[in-house]
Amino acid sequence: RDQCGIAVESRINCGCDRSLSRADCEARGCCYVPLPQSGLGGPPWCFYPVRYPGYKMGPLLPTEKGQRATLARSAPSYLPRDIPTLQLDLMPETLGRLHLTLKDPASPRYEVPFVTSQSRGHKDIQNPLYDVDFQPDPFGFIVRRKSNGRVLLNTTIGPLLFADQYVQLSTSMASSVISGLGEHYTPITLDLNWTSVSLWNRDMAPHVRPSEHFTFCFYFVLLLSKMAYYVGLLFKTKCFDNLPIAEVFLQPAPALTWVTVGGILDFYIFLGPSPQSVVQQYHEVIGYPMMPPYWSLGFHLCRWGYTSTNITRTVVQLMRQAKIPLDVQWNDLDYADQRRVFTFDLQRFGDLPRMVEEFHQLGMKYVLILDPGISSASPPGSYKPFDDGLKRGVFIKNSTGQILIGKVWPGPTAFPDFTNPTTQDWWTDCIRVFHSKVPVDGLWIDMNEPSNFVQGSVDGCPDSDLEKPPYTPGVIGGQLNAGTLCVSAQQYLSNHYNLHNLYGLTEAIATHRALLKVKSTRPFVLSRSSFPGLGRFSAHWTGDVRSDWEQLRFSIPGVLLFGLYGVPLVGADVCGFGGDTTEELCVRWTQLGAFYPFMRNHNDKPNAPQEPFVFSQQAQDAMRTAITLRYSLLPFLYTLFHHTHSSGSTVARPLFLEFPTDPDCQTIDRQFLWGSSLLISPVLEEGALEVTAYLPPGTWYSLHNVIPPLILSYYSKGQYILFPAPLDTINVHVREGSIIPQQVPALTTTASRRNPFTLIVALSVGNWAKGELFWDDGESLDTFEHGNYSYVLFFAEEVQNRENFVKLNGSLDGLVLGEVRVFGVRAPPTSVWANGQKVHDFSYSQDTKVCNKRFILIFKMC
Ligand code: MIG
Repeated sequence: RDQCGIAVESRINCGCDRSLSRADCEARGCCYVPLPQSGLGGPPWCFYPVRYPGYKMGPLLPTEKGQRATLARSAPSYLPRDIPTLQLDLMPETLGRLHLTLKDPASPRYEVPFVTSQSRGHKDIQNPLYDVDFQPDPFGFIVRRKSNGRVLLNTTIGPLLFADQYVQLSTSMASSVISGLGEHYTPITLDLNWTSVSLWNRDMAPHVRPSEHFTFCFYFVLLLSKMAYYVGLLFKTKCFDNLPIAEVFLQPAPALTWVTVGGILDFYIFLGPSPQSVVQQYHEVIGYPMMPPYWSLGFHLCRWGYTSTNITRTVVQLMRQAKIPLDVQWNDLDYADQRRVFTFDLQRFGDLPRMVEEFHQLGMKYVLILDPGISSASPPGSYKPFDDGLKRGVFIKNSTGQILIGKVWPGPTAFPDFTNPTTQDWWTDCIRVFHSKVPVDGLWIDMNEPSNFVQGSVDGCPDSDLEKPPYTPGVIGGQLNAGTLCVSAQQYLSNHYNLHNLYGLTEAIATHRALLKVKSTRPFVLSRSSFPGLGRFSAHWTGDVRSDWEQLRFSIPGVLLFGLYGVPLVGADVCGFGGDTTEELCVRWTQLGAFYPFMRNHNDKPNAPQEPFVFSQQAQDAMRTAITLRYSLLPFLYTLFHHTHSSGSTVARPLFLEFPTDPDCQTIDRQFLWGSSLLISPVLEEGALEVTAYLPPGTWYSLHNVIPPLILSYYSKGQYILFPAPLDTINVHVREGSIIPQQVPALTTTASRRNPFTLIVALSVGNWAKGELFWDDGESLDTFEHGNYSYVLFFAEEVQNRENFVKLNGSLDGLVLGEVRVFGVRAPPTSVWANGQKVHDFSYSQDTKVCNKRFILIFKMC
């Protein structure tokens, strides 16, 4: 059988849905060629022959948005309830973005309605970056990059299967270096050695595999061609319409097979060509991230187990005594009366409103946790959120129309259906009433996969095709309803089977909108479960990470991936959530955490405390240094968020995004960048006092106040360098040619925002540098959209350093530029000028080639 002569790494598994004996395999018309036993996983023994029958494609006809063809099965597949006829739509949307859908034209299948795609298909896109070729029988398509003919996708390598509860598509990939596919505990590049990932939101600690609090159905392909010329490709199966659940099989060919148990096939291909532009193109479809409130970039402190207002107050006092910046104090479930949300315990938290006011007086903010499960067992008339919700019909119902009751922290609970517009109103009312007593500044939405301590509901789940589909992807617990709701439960938009992965997103949207209504300032929401588009409404943390060195290390790819996914405000629990930390681990984690876009120290109930002030003086000093360094860099960080919000760039950035042609950068995920100009190289190993870090080609300046033996500037040919990293040091390097706006730090951002700015000017070999600052009041809505901001571009050139006021509208009024430090000044300057005045108060350091100019430049309206 020639047709079975397929290279082992290219075999496409004919039994993705179940394992097959030789007889079963041959009954499917597949090839059965056993291999030496390789343990679990490994190449399949049963695989599709070349040109395995599938759909046959009819002629392509022009449509409004592109082209359309009908596909028909010539013979039934081996799956129950085949969809015999499909409609293919090919929609070139922009020069670099191609959109394809495959659906049943006869009866509509589930498609989630909210899509933010900014531009729709155009049939007359001239000269796109792609070419599409079709293989009519069996149907398949090939997408090529026009400029060089490279095949980016080729689905002719396996059949298209499309049945009621099973959809499968395989494609080759342009490279073996791929990244993405949701929240999983992996390095930044995925293992293609016969692995799989499932995309089904579960309440599960990240080190349990497979696990995910969230689903993002897209991947990156990093492709280096012979000339070491990089092209990036992002392929996104548009999860919105491609739910309910997907499992993706990866193999070394390189290829992947996408399996979902319903919905339609709907995907975009983003052709970049640079990886940064691929991310931007993806953001254009899912929506640009929100602009976070300035204070949310400060340091946050939380734990489960601050069991009273007095304990919470003491924590804040001790932080202030230790002179460690703290912007936001949090409470976990402890505050709630019998763990019911929208209440607070009158014994232990009786003066919660006053405590929050006190924090506000200190220039701080306050956030508390809000679980979605609403206690359903309180005596009628005693718990308004439930009584009201019942009246307004906001809860998810079981398949026979009664309210589905599960169990979460307060005991029996009902689950709000956030796809129902009435639920939004009710949720806003709940938040408004609570906020009128406890003026919280933001909300932390946990348990929203949604998590349920009983399987499905307290009454179990019906025996149905939805609960037990013919094929259940690899989910923990073996069933879709494990640890969550019955998937046959009814929501306003569809059943839970279709909507499960959207629960967290829909709750985040509702919470964001409620805060918007109640507070009229920029909402802050932190969500555990996530989905494409989450970043428009919420921040994310990576769940219940353990306090150990491995989790410290894996937090970096976790954070970086979320940046690519459009959720830039992300971090892991600093010092780890599960288990006791050690002092050294907590110091290193605080140093790394100082460079998470979202920085929160959070701890589980039974553990030893891990607030900075519980450690030795030396450890406290190191933590203070790290957090203070972060605070001094907040104007820079905030400016990066502005770019993300306005143009879909990234904040915490993998090196490959910035140095796409440098093969060394492809897989680096122990270091990362802030924007394009700060390189962070943390210590991730116990006992280490040095760190080997890669410096991409060019000159890099250490951001430290230089004490020997640290050397200030490094010229790299693109090489690994060993840096000293004593316990009080995190290595941060500034890239030549950049200007970093800073501000003198303080204990809160409320205070630091009034302090003088400083500039770090890192001159390039050619003696220039540039940078920028976005500045507004830090909390008003849509300042960028309404023009209520200042935007300053900084240029440094050989003989002068001038500030170009690009846009000033008052938000910088009265603020002072206090100091400029110029790195890389080769000879002592003879004079320094600012605002047309000679500056006498400047210093120059020969060995480090740093020129410090201290002068006062007051921002003025021009
Ligand atoms: O089942 O609210 O991930 O951050 O402290 C545990 C208590 C519930 C899980 C969250 C964690 C939080 C904890 N929650």
